[in-house]
Amino acid sequence: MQQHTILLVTIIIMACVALPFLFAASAAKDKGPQVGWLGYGAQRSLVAAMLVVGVAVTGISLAVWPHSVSAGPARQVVNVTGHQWYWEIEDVRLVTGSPVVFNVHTEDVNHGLGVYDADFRLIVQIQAMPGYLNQVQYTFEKPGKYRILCMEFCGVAHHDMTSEFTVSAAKS
Ligand SMILES: [Cu+2]
Repeated sequence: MQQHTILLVTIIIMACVALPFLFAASAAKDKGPQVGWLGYGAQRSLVAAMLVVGVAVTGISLAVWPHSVSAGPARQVVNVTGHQWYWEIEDVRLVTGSPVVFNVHTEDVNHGLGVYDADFRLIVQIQAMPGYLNQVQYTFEKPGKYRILCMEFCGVAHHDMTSEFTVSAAKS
């Protein structure tokens, strides 16, 4: 019922947005090609410049991904499996200061592993996919409780797919 209401509201809003465009398009139909003060040459240069900037920004900002998983002896490994609708987290004592590798897997459909800190800030996330073992690495700096939420809609009880684990302070 709620989904139908949302769909109806969406269609009405889309129609409201589309109407001015349709009006403008029909009003401009009889006037032939309009060249703005920039002219076609300048427009082409502008589009080319935007393309170059867009590709550069995308390339530079994505270059750091994917983060590789380190192979040092100091790392901690925890296996996490997603199920409809709960997380199965291997009972491992995790400590601060050395990398934790999450081996993430699912027994049924796609899930999204999202790890949140005490302030409910998302600090690490990765997809759980059938037939794949996905890895993500994170070094916890603060001891305490961390929460796990599912970040991929996976069915009626998706919102119940929460869990938590504790990270202890490393002995120095
Ligand atoms: Cu889910």
